[in-house]
Amino acid sequence: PHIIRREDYRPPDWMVPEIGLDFDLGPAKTRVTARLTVSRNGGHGRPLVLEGETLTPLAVRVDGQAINDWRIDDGRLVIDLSGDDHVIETEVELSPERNTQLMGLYASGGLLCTQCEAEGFRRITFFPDRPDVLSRYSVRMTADKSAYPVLLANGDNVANGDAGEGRHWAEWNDPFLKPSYLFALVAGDLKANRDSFTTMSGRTVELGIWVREADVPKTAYAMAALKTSMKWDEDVYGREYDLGVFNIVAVDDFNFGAMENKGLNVFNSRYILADADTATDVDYDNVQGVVAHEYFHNWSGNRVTCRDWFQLSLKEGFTVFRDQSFSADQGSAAVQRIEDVRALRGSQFPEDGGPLAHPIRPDSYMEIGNFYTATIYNKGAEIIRMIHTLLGAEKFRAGSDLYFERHDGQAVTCDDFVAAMQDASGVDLSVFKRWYAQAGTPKLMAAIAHDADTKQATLTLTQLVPPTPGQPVKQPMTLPIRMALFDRATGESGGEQLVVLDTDTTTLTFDGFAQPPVLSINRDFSAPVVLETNRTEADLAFLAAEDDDPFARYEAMQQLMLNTLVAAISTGVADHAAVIKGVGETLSDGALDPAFIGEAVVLPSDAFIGDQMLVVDPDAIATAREALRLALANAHLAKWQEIYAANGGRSFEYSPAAKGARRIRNVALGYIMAADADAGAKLAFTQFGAADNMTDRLAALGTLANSQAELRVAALDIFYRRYRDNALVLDKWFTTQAVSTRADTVEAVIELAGHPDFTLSNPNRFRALVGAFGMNQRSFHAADGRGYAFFADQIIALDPVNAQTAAKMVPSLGRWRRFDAERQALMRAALERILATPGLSKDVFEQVSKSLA
Ligand code: B3K
Ligand code: ZN
Repeated sequence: PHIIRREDYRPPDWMVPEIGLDFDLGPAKTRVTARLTVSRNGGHGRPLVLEGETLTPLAVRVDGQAINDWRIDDGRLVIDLSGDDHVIETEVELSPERNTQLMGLYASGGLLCTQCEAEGFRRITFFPDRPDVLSRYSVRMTADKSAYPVLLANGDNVANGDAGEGRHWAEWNDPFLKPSYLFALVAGDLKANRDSFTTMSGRTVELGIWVREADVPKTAYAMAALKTSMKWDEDVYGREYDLGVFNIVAVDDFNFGAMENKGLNVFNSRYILADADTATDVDYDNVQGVVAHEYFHNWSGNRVTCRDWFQLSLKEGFTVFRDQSFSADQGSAAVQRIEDVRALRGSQFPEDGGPLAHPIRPDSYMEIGNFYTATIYNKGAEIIRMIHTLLGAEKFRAGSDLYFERHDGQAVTCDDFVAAMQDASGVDLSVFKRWYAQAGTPKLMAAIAHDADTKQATLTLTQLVPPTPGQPVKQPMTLPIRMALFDRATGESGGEQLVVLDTDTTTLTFDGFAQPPVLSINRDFSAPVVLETNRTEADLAFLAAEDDDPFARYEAMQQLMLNTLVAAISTGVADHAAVIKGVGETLSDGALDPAFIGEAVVLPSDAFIGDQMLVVDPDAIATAREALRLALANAHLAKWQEIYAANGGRSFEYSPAAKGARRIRNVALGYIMAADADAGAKLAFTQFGAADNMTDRLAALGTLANSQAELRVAALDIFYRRYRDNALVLDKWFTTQAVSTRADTVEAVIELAGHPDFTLSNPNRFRALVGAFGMNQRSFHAADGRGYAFFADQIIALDPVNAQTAAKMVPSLGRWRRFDAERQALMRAALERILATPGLSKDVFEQVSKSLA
């Protein structure tokens, strides 16, 4: 397949200032007539080339005249034009119900809807489908009135009418220039939760969240989140919404989370629908975060968009940073930061250290769909966060104001963003920009030394940016490091300071320390690095109990746990004492937020422990982790029981405090189960039956699903029967079994893939079973390779149906270099089998071939 390179960027040959689209909608057959006003861009003689994928032109007209001298070249429609300004009309026919790729116009649960980012618009009509072609859209839709009573598109609804024969039509105009990837329409039998928002300048915006009638009550939380987001963007970024209408539609079949189409966001229903009986606290948080994310795109993405897809992090990194900041403001900022870093370490660090590593602004791709990655999104957000840290909140705001003002209505680059930040702040970001170009997670070594005579502490910071595919040698990065030194006698620090390291190494001295101070470093995870220090176990224990930065405190405990686990794995001898003591102190610290305690006493995941090892040994990791869990469970059993009792018995409420109580109680349940399987199982089963909310019910089910308890089968069965008609909850049933720690999980998952409720046609369901299994280190990496073989079978089966979703699975196998020789061979064999499949999509081809390289 063809490789697209960033350095080959050329401005468009033709612009399309206006487009009119006419849809004659039907699930089996939809006719699309497009009318493009095109104008030559610059003094060239090149033909008009309109991208097309799976399209056949039924008619082509230039300035009103049917022509025949067009040609199709690799799907594109090529037309030679003599003048500089023309009107081009094309007609095509689509079959939405046969579109299983879920890109372009497709059918989902009785709806017709679109997904265009990144390159789906070319599956709807012939068009220069690239983000730097900005057009004014007017859309007309005609459809059957009873099957599709609601007709939505971008912008404002300007006219409606009856089309006769049981059909009706609607016209929508979007006054804002937009790239084709932001186009959307939806037709269906939908009902709205309607509300309104008054903007800071006093304009009224009509809000609608459109779902199936029965689901309307589940949209209240999303609506509240939308209004809070709109206000927050005004308060924190000075950004006001610009249209009179903002609509959101929930669809069941969706390739990812949601889509920020102008004025008409389309969401995966799992990020809209929430009520106590069906959504966990994590689901509620995700609804809030994704609603905010898509709304924030209205400025960071839509009003100012990307020049080309290499600039994707321009909108995604910035918008993730914005949604993370928003979520931090809605609840516990400390817990939010812990979760964001956990997500970064869980998916981005492995990507950055593997065969698919790429900078946040990549240099080339085969299929852009493969670049909606944790690197572009989550590492991209960390890069924006570092700019925020380097500039400070006020100058950062001046920078974002300048960026929006300078580039409103434009398609721009990451350079333009950094230039605005630099110009507004006067801070030189030229070295910092290496973050956009260099892949790989920097390693930061921090060594603290002390001289009793001079009472000086010396801190030596050294960075190392590892080689990544295509980038053998790296330059040092700019690392903003928040740090503090604690006096171990008084527990006081002289306050936090920001050290900016932008060379390979530096040494800093600090006066006035009679005793060796305790180093607290990379506080709040100020730089996205892997940290290595010479801190002792006593230092870490001190910080785990005393650090005034909650993130650093959490980190110290995690590091203690990791040290203990890694030592146990490598020496075979486990010394759990320090962790037992640290966890005990955390549990008894009355000043701490229960939500924070809930995070701090959870052991690092199997995968994260594996990341600390030269060769990942899934079995040894699982054994060591279970042993430490058991030790913590036994040592603090009375405390776990006390916590369990103290945090129960209240009826459901969605508030930070109630969420924190549920979290700590369910963590306690897990430990009680570890200490006393019988009593734990009874407790879990009782909780499972009595719960008035999904968080508690699912936590109990998960605890049972991991166990050998007899009640396990009963619980899974009850859950299935209760929720079999709710697809989103049934997904949880699949996932709970796919992530189980039990030894028979591979067989269970293989069997579940044959369950009548498993399907390749719904991405949520596929991810719930197969995707989740790919993250289960213990079972996916079962030594006999059955997990790999099953996984490869599933990718091969899904690829022709939904290439984008299939390609997303590949990284689980792509990490083969991290494992022992036997597993490496089995994983490679699975990848090679995928690669040898005839007719493989370029999506999967790119991921697999790069993984084997
Ligand atoms: N911009 C979309 C993602 C589109 C993914 C295309 N493969 C959602 C988001 O990031 O907000
Ligand atoms: Zn986004």
